[in-house]
Amino acid sequence: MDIRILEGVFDANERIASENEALFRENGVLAMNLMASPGAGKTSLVSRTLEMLSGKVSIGVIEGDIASSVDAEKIKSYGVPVVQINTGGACHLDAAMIREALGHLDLPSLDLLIIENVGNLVCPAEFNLGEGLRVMILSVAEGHDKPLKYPLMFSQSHVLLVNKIDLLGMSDFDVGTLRETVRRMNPAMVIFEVSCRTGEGLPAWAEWLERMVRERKNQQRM
Ligand SMILES: Nc1nc2c(ncn2[C@@H]2O[C@H](COP(=O)(O)OP(=O)(O)OP(=O)(O)O)[C@@H](O)[C@H]2O)c(=O)[nH]1
Ligand SMILES: [Mg+2]
Ligand SMILES: [Zn+2]
Repeated sequence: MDIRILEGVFDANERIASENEALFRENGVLAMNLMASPGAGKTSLVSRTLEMLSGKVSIGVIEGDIASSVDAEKIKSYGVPVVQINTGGACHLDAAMIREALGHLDLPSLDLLIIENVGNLVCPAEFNLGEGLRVMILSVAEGHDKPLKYPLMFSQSHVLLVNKIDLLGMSDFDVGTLRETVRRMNPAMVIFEVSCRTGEGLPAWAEWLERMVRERKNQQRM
């Protein structure tokens, strides 16, 4: 197979991602690409974040899944605008899918757009969606060696949420080792230790995110 075909896919994605990015900027929307393995707690984090920022930040959600609208149904119950993307087999979202979903959202009315990517620790990191913020989750049950095995995701994300810390005592997961490995790969990574079950650590995350949203709004005004 000709390798140029592959380059073509990524070039086209970058072009559409820049268009998405411009749209987010013009509308003062912080777009957050949320990535993690299946079951790490993406939808749980979206739900918790909606609860904590309700009344303070206007939030829209795009739910990316290979199939079903299970997650979108959960998010809809919070009364926020939700668009479901079914990738029809693809294991990641791409910029064109986001562009299409944006047609179903009223961007000027939003401050924050949360995009839950398909559960996958590999290729979502390869496809720029035009987001301003890349957030990843690693849950305690997955093990602290994952940065070494999935380096792209860990080196490209701005924020790492270590989720399910309520399970720390039931596993050999070592937060210190994880932090050390991540620091070496991505010194700028902002790390929060949280539990979407107990709520521990989540207020710090919500405050930080709200600050990022305000900064984006201020940039738009300048
Ligand atoms: N113990 C514990 N369980 C959690 C926590 N966060 C999420 N869970 C559970 O983990 C399971 C998966 O959570 P989801 O939020 O659906 O994970 P997801 O990443 O959205 O999964 P996919 O969309 O399928 O990739 C659910 O049963 C949650 O209740 C946590 O902090 N602690
Ligand atoms: Mg989910
Ligand atoms: Zn993929």
